Amino acid sequence: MNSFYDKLRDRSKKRFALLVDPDNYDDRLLNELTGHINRNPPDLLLVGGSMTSHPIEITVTALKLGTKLPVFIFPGNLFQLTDRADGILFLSMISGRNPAFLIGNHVLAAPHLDRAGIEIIPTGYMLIENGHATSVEYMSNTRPIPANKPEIAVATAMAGEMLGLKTIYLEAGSGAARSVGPDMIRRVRKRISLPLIVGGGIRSVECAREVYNAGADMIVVGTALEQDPELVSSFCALRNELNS
Ligand code: 1GP
Repeated sequence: MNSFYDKLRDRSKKRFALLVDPDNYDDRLLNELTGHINRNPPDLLLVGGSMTSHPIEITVTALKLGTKLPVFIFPGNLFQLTDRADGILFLSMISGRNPAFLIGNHVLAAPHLDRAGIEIIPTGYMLIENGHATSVEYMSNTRPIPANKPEIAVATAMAGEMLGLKTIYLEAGSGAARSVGPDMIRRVRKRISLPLIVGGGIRSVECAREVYNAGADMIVVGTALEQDPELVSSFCALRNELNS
């Protein structure tokens, strides 16, 4: 069976990932969401958040039962590990200088992930400043890369590739007022050959188009779909249009 990474590294296609924060979906909302997902499937479901109190395996299991899509963990912390998922974006927060988020938690997680036998995608996770403090900034105790310093973002992404990470994720933070800017995305895209994921603050199809056109291979959308799950079809339509 092909891994999800095999799909992601085929950069001839744009991908759309939907992020589910377990704390923001009760059974009814999750049911409603899976209805939309089954009519208009994204490429990937991500489950996680900077701080969740709801057990992640309940949400992962519900999504696995309700859809046929790959479900990956998008871990905010060590409580968000489960063997019910198909895989994990194994995030190393290379924009920050907090050793726990660069390698410490990974050491603690490694034996559990080995036992779980799920797909692991080593991901260089880069938080980009967006004008407001975000949960991920506070919870990770790291500072984001300034939005007006694309050269730092480029060098960080290049270092991530040289270190052997398999994808780079540019993150404005969940619920950000604005997404990572197209100029920064373009400049990072030019200097790395890895698949590029961009998320945080993508609230409209227009914004998603700009992010894709700047060079994102996969976008991640969470908050906008919590507010209006019908938008799943619009993001899928955009992805299909760009891939046709
Ligand atoms: C967060 O990039 C994801 O880590 C999604 O962000 O909730 O703002 O869509 P939003």
